[in-house]
Amino acid sequence: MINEKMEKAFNDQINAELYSEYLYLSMKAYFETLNLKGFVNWMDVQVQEEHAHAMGMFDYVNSRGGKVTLKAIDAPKTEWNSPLEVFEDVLKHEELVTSLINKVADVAEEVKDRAALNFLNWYIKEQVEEEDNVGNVLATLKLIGNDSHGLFAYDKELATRTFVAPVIG
Ligand code: OFO
Repeated sequence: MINEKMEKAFNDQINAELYSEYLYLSMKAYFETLNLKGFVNWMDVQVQEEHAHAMGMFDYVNSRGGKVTLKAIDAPKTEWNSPLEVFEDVLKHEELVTSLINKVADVAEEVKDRAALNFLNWYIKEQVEEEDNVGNVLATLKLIGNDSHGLFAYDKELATRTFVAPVIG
């Protein structure tokens, strides 16, 4: 049976993951307005990943005899001035999520829930990958600058990203 404090930490993180899904969906909508279909695809994969992250925790809380309690999801930002500005926000957001996951792991340590800590290790590793991926996109966008041909070519590259359902835990 899951500790009450641990259950609350997971429920808060489920909300944060669903907010991430919503934020990336909003970014996807922005890229649709620019007709940058590769960026749309990149965001679509990100949306699916965030949904999987939320559901991984949803299923875990249930498997430990806890109860998932859903809360309202905050409205995401809806306007950006450039793809670069979007990815600056993505990196900031992923850094925030990393700190939130670390806090959930802190709770697991505090209540001595080794099983939860073991489960959370997957998320800790995933955040390293997420920040790395986003950092790479951001670096490329900085190199491209105002070169619309470069942006067009990069859009084609981002169109190749595919969603692979993660095996969590
Ligand atoms: Fe769930 O990893 Fe991004 O936010």
